[in-house]
Amino acid sequence: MPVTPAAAKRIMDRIDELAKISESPDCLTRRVATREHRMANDLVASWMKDAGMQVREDAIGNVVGRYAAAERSTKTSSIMLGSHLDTVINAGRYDGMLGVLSALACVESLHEQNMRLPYAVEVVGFADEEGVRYQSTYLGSRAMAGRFNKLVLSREDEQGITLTDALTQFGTSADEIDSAAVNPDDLHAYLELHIEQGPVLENGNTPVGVVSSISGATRLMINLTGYAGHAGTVPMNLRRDALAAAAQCISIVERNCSTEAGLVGTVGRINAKPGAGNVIPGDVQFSIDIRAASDSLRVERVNTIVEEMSSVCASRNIEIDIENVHEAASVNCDALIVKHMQSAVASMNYDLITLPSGAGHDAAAMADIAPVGMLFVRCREGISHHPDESVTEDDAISGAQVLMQTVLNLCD
Ligand code: HGY
Ligand code: MN
Ligand code: MN
Repeated sequence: MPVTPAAAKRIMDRIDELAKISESPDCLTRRVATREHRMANDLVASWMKDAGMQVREDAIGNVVGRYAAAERSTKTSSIMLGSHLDTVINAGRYDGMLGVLSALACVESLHEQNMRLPYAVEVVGFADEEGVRYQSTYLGSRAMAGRFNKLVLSREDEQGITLTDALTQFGTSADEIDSAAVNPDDLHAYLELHIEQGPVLENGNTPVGVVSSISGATRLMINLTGYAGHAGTVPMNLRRDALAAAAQCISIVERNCSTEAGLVGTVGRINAKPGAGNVIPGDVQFSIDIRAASDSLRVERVNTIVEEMSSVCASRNIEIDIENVHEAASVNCDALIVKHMQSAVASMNYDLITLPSGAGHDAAAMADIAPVGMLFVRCREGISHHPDESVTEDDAISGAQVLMQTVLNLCD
């Protein structure tokens, strides 16, 4: 029972429709609890309803469609498919959205052929996987998994708006966050289709891959406090230059994360104050993102980096404050689901590649309450988190077909 041509065609059309919903006229950016998040949710909800689904939106802003099981079915749990609807800044249009729309295409195909499965099928568009607005990723899926960190509610965005206030403006309430949690007994499996965001499938010349595991991650926010001063009059040896200290810290991250394959470290954000060219920066804030397939290696390397940064700052008479804003352990995908996905790939006569994910995904959070599986779809040159991110229509359709076949395999 394939994904119908009509449903498959809609995937790419809808990718383009969602890509028009952006906070910026110049690039694609859509963060949690913004006006654009509301517009995207409402559009996806309308598509879900057209596919015969009952639609709900939970307290963190996840939109969830439910396609009921066959009437005589005795199964009480559902198969949930989905990914996220938020984006990074200046994003590509497939990261997250391809997973939600491929899942929707599967349900549309069932609906168009008037088919019902033994399990209800749910499609979720998570509210915030990237963590751009509040520096903490998986907000949507962690709320659904009942693992939401409430400390994030008081965190402010760049306009000084707390997540609590943003949720109120969005039409929900931070007080209701606990109600977003789904009972693990209600979930048979969570399956996520996502672009690979890497070059392995393209090099392997195959459109769809099966994910074996999702790397763990640590995200830190570092604040360095020195002393602002006149760029022309303060001798170099008397300075407490927070940006020069940050530069040394960034080199520490790069050096310590360049030693083993699969270990990566990134400083993606930095903000130096007061930000005038003729003033020695007194305050600097920057982010650190460390990933590795091995949790012990990641934790050990984070500790080394923290120690080395602390001693650099001590030698420069700079105060260092370190906040751990996100911690996620590596997650193995469920062995049975991996098998179902591998046989779905084989049934399409595609070469099989099973690979780990260096990127984080909502499936990592959903693994706390359900067996999870992930499919990767080939993307050009592995480019992602960039407007040049691209997927061919054929590969998008192949991904949806394998996802559909996996759902059917799970029902056997
Ligand atoms: O950062 C990540 O790995 C994902 O794109 N949020
Ligand atoms: Mn992403
Ligand atoms: Mn993503």
